[in-house]
Amino acid sequence: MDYKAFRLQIRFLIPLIITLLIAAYVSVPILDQVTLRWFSRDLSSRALMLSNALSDSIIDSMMAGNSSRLRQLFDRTAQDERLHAIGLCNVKGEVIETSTNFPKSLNCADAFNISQSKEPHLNLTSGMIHVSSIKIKKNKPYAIENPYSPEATTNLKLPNQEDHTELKEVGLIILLQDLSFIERRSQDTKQYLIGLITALGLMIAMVTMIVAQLSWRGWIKGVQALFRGEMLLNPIAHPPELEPLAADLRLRLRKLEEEYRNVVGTDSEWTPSRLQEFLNAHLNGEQIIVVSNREPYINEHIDDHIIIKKPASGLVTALEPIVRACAGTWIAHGSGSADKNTVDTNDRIKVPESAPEYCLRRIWLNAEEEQGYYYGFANEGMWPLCHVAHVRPIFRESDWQQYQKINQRFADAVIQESCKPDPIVLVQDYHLALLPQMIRDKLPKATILTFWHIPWPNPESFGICPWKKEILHGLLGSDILGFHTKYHCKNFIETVDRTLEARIEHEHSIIALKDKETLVESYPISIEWPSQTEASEWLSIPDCRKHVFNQYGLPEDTILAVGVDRFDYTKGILERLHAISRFLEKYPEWVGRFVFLQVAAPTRDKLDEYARFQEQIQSLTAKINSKFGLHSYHPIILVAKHHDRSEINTILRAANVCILTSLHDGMNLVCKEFVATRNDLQGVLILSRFAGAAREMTEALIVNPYHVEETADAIFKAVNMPRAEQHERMISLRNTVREFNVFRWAGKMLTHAIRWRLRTKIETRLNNLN
Ligand code: ADQ
Repeated sequence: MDYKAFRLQIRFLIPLIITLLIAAYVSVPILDQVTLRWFSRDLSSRALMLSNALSDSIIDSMMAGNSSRLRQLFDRTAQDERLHAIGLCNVKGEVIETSTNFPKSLNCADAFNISQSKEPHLNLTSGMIHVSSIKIKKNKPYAIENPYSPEATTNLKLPNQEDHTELKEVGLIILLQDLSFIERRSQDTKQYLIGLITALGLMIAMVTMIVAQLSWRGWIKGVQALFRGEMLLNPIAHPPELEPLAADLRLRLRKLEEEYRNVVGTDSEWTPSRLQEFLNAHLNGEQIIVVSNREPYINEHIDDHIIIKKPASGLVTALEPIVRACAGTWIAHGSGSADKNTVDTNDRIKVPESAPEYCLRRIWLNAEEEQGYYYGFANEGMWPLCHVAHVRPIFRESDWQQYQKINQRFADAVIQESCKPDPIVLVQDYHLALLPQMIRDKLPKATILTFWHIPWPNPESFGICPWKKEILHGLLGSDILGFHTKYHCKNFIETVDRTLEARIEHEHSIIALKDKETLVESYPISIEWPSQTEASEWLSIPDCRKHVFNQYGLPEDTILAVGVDRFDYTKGILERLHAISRFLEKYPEWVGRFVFLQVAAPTRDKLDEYARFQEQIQSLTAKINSKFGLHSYHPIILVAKHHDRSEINTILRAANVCILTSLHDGMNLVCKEFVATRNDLQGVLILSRFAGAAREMTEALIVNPYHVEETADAIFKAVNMPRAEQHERMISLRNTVREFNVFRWAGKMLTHAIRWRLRTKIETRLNNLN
């Protein structure tokens, strides 16, 4: 039990117990009096009944002057358990006859007076007695010759009783009834009452303690979560009673952020020029080489001319600004049909072709190599291995052979491209896991930073890879190994711990394998924050809406939700469609008004898994459209094609809601792009909790994509969200993305690389001195 909660409960319980005691103390005497009055009333009516029953016999005995019969009658009647004694007075107020135990000291006038009082009780040594007096009347006058004679009746005058001289009256019966049984009952009642109040008190106390414990824990958790920023930022999970507190905290945080920004000024923001200055200041002309499978520009033959395409890739989106900023070299697979036609004799091309800023070196793969290295090992093996999306990884020996061969080809290209023995090499992603060690073997002085763009699974999941040791050895050729989140770093370190004989310094996140150290760090990737000039060239929001609405024939009042992804099973598109279907089913008022536009760039469609997945999406889309479609209205629009940057931008700006429900995602850049495009401070982001971005984008509506109901409700909340709330959330999201942009990501990694380089140089010199 929580001690603090217990103390609070005690503070509540003590006044409660005192109140109950006072209630008992006050209520028992009141109850006593009330019951006594009730019983008294009962006894009075009982006395009336008794005297009615006796009056004829009494009058007869009086008429006959038979006092012994009267006494016998009284004694017999007084045998009743509750009747203490009985007496008869004449109209003069004199006692005529009594039962044996009638108190000698009690005369007729006193008995009459007591019986007429509010509390007709008399205390005798035997206990309390109830006194009643009932007149006996005759219907017509009698000629009475005995001691009860009628001549006396003219003189009878009982105290306070004007009408006792009437001829009809012949006497007064005094009935004394035992009240001790009332006392006994009253005692019993008191005991019941005290018992009841005690039991009630205990029950209330117990219920209070349980409720207080539970709600205290809930409150404490709630408030702690608020301060950690979780609930503050995920209002779906808010207990409603914490909402005012959350709102206050949000406001306060916003003000603090503003104050912080004012104090630190633009220094805290990383821009291309700041990265450039940083590189100039720290790199002394060191060469930067980026290596990735995906190239940033693809040349394709279309009809009889060549076009340039920018691939739909988060990796490219993130890295391009950096290579531009430091005029480096990018080595990548030349996958376009016209790529070979556009390179020089060294397989190089200056890009972007319109205004060249850096050099792209292309690597060639034949179909068999691409199948084994790219489709086979990387995308049928490593991709499902690292993503928890319930797709079984496939490992083939032949794919592994190709993977090793192509990694070596990339390594050779790095060596060819390096002008110095110690370049800074940025290796990208799961296609090139063996590359770091291959480069290290040839360029031991190189500073190698490897960034893993996808999640790293837990050791058990990774353990199924037949070449797990080789992959880990390959990666540990890096000086710095980066993941999006701390959780992925932790998974990697644990995997090494279980798989290799390596020394691990947990507190510094360093793994040492045969004297070669690797720093494992988290670097959450981001996007380039659009400059004011760039933003000023965008279509206005109404124009974006007009453009998209015209393109898809949507009525003006449509609420538009969008999803933008590569057509990949990890992106949760299927789950998203199920949630939309549920939303329309649960909230039918939105049928006809809500449209979801899914823009999906085809990807890896040579693989069965991807082809199957795309068919599934198409057939589910058709099913939902036929279920909810009306005339020209289709709730889902699926556009399975690659769009250029400005089209994506227009779609994101036209949307009311952006839904991203990845089943597992290293980061997810689309959510950051959505926020960056919304300089109107409107639009709602629904984001999967399994995307790395969910840790930063906490003002989004965070959902579990497997929970259809929750996602459907989040859509409902999004379409109903007031503009002021959208504004508040969007400001916060934009502040996060602007501040933690891709230049900061690169800056942080490169800062670590530069420190690492310095450290290595000093260590080498020290070793040489020894
Ligand atoms: P991806 O899996 O490719 O990236 P993501 O981060 O969402 O995923 O980036 C996709 C990029 O492609 C975005 O820039 C988006 O705008 C673009 N895109 C999507 N659909 C498009 C379309 N139809 N047409 C044109 N462009 C489209 C991997 C990891 C992610 C990680 C990134 C960066 O899987 O988790 O965020 O690398 O590290």
